[in-house]
Amino acid sequence: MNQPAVVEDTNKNAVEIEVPAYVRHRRLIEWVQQVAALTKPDRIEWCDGSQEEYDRLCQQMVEAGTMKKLNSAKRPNSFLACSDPSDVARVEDRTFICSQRREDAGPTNNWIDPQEMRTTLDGLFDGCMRGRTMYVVPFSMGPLGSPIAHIGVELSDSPYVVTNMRIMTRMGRAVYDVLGADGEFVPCVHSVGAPLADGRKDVPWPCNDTKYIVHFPEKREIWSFGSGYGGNALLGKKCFALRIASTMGRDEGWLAEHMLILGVTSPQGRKYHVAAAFPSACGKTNFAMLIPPSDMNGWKVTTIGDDIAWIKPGRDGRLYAINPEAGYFGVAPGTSEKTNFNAMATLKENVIFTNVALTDDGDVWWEGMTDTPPAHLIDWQGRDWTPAIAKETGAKAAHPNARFTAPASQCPSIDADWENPAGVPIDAFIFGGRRSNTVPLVTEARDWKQGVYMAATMGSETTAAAAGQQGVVRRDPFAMLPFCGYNMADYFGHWLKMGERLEATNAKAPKFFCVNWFRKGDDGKFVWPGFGENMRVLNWMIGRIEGTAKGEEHAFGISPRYEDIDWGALGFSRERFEQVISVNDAAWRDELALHDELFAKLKHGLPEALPEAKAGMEKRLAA
Ligand code: SAT
Ligand code: MN
Repeated sequence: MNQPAVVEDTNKNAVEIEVPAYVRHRRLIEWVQQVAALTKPDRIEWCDGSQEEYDRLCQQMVEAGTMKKLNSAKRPNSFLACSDPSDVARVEDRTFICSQRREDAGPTNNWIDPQEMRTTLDGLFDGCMRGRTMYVVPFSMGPLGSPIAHIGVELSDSPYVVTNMRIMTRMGRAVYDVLGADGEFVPCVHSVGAPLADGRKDVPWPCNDTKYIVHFPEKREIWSFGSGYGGNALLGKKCFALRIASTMGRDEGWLAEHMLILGVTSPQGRKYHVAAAFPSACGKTNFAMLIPPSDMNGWKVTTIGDDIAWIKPGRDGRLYAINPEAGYFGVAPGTSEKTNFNAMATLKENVIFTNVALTDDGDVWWEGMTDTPPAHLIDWQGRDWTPAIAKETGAKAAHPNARFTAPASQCPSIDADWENPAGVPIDAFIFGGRRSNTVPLVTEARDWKQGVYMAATMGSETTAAAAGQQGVVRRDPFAMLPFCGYNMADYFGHWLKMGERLEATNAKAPKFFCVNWFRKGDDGKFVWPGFGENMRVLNWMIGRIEGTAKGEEHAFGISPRYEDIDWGALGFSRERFEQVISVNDAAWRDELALHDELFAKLKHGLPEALPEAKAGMEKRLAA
């Protein structure tokens, strides 16, 4: 450490900080000084991303009671962190887009005047890191130095954030080499909001009941206060890679989307790439790591990303996607060798688990991991748990939004091109929600505009990934409702413009499909088996792309008939297929009325093309 630098803090006290010689970026150093002067940490630590640093921070968290080290024989180099029960999911009602003009945030985002928000944040952050260390965490979203990648620096008082960011992003010293003396970076400030004044003792999971997740889109700046969990705190993920990046994409002509990216190779060796948008906790990770059923083992699915896609036009005009992340922050409950073999293999070592249960032999367990639960566990809140207790009280061993943080490189199905800086060419977009009724298993849109309509009007039953009521249908356009950093109506317009641009350059445009794996029968059970069997739907889509598969036109697009799907060994009856593919006219009239509600909400700036597409559907429905 050398290069001492001095800055005046807001109270005119000089703050001197030590800066490593390899950090040569004046503006970055000044910003760190300013934030330190405001938040008043006891120490500043410049993270280099090394294994030594990671191990040391984990050890420190074990000593603080934040984490437990798991049995190394069973789960090498892995840890379990359990959060405060009040801090378990993203807080959408505390998430703000503070653009200069309210209209730019739009009616689906919480907006507060940026000046007013700055005043609030100045108050909240004043002294909020007292007694703690402020970590300086440099990270790249996307392969280091890739022309599609962007850099961020997160200042955080949470070692849990540092270690998770090391798995989820390319984090560490090499980022400074790319940044140089004056490179662009997105400043991200995070505090758990729990200062330790006058030697006050720490708690295992510090956080604050007051939470603010704040974005300044014009300044490309993020401030997060009060939470240590997931998307609230790992600011490279939803805050940067979606909310800020979607704004950058609008301004620069590209797309930042809540999409997995997968490669699918046919038995003939032809490879396609698909990007698919599903809301949080609707199976993106499972779909990205799909293993085809045994009768389709000539097919191969490879994983590029499981949550976020940055999509830019390439030189040939086609759309190319990269995964800006380097790890998976996936939902643990429901993940098993049967539902997602590849995820389970990814989780063998070097994993941080959050809010799952601890077994008596020092390993982890969650609902759905095995058919028979262990006889005894310590649940995510540190209480004794047995199957009998669960039966009596309904207590869950793992929180429904419990997560694993695991390096993408450990995934057996990882695609050879997952770090290709040029990205992979996209052949299809898939949009899907969690709908127990109404929406068919799969529908192809007739063209780009109808595809945008389908994606824009997507609905989904809410899950535990966000705080609030669960299981209610809400419109979740493009699965971006909580993640679009600007006006949703303008976002639709941006998508339409991207389509026009493809058309103008005569570039091969991706097809649009809408899927629903979640239709339920009268018995309340899922009719479609899902998981690996989704390969049959993917097969039909590839057939549509190649021009070989047939389908049937209906009011909303084109869906397969029973005979258009390769059923192989599944033995799925025509009758059950009817249950998942049928379009009920009455249900669809109600559904279209809900689309009206969305359009009414977004009426300012709503592109004409969308009500036009709707009118076309209504006409077909009436015919
Ligand atoms: O907590 S996260 O926002 O990272 C997970 C999710 O909601 O998809
Ligand atoms: Mn997500």
